Amino acid sequence: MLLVKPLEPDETAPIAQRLDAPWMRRDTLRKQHNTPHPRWWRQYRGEQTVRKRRDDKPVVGRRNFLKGAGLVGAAALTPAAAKAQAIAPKVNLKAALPGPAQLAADTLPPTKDSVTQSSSGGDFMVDVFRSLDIDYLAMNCASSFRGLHEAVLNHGKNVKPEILTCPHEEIAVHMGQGYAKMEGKPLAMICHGVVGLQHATMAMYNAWCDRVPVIVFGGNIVEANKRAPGAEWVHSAIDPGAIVRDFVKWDDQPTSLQHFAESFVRAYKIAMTPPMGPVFLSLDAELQENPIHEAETLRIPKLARVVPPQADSGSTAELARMLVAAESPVLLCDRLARTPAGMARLIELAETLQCAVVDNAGRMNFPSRHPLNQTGRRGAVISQADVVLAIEVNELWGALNVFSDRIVRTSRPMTKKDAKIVTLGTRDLYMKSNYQDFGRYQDVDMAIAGDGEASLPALINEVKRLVDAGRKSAFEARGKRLAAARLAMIEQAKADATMGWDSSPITTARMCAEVWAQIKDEDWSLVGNGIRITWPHRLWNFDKSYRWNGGSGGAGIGYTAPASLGAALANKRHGRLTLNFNGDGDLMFVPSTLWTAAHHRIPMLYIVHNNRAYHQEVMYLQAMANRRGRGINDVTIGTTLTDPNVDYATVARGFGVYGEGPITDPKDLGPALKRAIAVVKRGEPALIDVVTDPR
Ligand SMILES: Cc1ncc(C[n+]2csc(CCOP(=O)(O)OP(=O)(O)O)c2C)c(N)n1
Ligand SMILES: [Mg+2]
Repeated sequence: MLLVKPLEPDETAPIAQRLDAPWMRRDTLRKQHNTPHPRWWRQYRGEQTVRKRRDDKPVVGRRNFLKGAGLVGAAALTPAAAKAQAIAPKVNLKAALPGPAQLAADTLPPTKDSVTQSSSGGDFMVDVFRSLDIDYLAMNCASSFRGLHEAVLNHGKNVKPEILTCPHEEIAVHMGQGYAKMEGKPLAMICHGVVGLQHATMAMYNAWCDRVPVIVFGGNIVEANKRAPGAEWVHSAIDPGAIVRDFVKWDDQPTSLQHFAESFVRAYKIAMTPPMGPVFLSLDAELQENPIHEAETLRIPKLARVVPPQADSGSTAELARMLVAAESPVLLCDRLARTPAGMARLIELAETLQCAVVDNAGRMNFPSRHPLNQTGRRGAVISQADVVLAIEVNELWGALNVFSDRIVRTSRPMTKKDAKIVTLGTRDLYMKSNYQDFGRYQDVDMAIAGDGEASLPALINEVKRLVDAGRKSAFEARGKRLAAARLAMIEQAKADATMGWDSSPITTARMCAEVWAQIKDEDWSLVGNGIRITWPHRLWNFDKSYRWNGGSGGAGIGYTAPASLGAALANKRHGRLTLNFNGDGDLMFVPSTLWTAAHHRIPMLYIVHNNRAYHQEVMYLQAMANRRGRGINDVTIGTTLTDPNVDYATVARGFGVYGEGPITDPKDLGPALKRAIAVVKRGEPALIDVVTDPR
């Protein structure tokens, strides 16, 4: 009779390699205590829980295999039979099985495994990460990428990439979004196939709308016959990228290590080519876990230097002529500055023309205190403009029209009928159909395709070439008028800010003024701003490229807390004081971001703008109730965060972050900020909960 034993020694050996030393140690103990291996019990119960590697030939010696088979029966099993046995152990083993003692002695793998896997796909993947100089891998851990995770730790020693532990996938992607905008290069995140990716999606959508590169990986088990019952089935998909394909620039599911290397380098290049955006790669678990076979032929492809597209010379010359001839040109910008050079170039163009700049602040485009910054007078300057040059403006129609939905949805153009409108940017070079982030169609006179920042030097040269003495003096007069109008605007902003100065809850103007008093002599960086807080841009001095990094892109709430942390991570190495104003509603989505801040010791000051509400929605509801004449008494239902009030300082402390508040008296704010800033300067995160007046 052929005795069938649970597993051949050589069948268990590769598994031992996967589980590595801890498994071996447990095994030794088991041997000493004469207890059977858990896998024996699983097989005894007829369960199949182990994926058999498809390509373990290099490490499983036929000699060992035959030796193991010979232990249990007269006829040795053929490899094919052994394979079938391992895959479908449906035999009733009760009668035939040797006792635990015999198993321990005869069938367990040797304590010293002679066939330890000497290479792994995951190691090669880590080498590709290195080649792309990717500093961080943000993740919420999962078995579908255990092969890569282990390789990052043991092959890569957790350096380039270093793992960032995130309690939610949305945190990981948003950290990448904030980081890339500050550092100018992407980090990578990896999530559990299917379910982790489902959590990651909204943040990927924000990154897509914000045109920010984030490299997203998801684990998957491609071959159905390799999946364990249960989680590995419900977490696998034939096309995992389908859920994000409408808002990534590119995605792929490599089927070999060479394919992985080429797709990773390709994904990096695509993500970094303006218009930038997130990319997604599905990683087969087997590819990560199994040994490398094609070692001699594997190669890491070369990453090309990405050169952004520039506007063509003819249209640049035509645009320069229009700008120089115009009486009241306006430079309207949004996501212009990709690098610090962007701001310097816009300043040069604006100063050459002495014209108005309106900054939608999707990036740090233009100094807030520059005399030509007319953002606070956008209505006035756009309505008087004869030429509007919109550079990397995302939603142009929204910027050039007045829209109201307070009674019924109405709109009117801000621009003069005969104003010439020119766009310069990468917006039209790449877009998708389903999600409507492109906004309403705007009539324009010329749409120049080219990266704004890269196209500016040629435009500046053309403009300079055309400016004669007559135009120069006209420009100077214009510049003086604009500077004077701006000064009046500043005085108005200062007067507005004093309204309700001493009131409690604290006004957002007072809060911003108190913060400014504490940070103005530091090397500060504001990396997130609650909805409608315009005070910093009206009153603070944004004068360097890292003072600000734009908004969420997709207006998906839950962005500010983690994206700010990603920016703080980038700022850490530059020693900058990072801070944000974090809406309470935003923080409630992913408060566990604070744990990541504490765990990775990322210095960052969270100032919670705590109006105890989703206040934007309160206002929408008030408008709706007013329109119907039904009173606004109940509009707090479903829109407020009271009963109980959230104590964010305690929440922060629970996550290991320094916390103070709730602060309700404006006089307490300055001293509290001082203490919190001292903590941040020590290299740790801190949070101040400021109870704010919603206005
Ligand atoms: C994921 C998501 N859910 C809901 C909304 C709708 N929404 C827009 S603003 C807002 C309120 C955000 O609250 P908070 O951050 O406290 O800002 P506040 O309006 O109170 O200033 C909500 C819920 C959204 N934009 N995104
Ligand atoms: Mg709020």
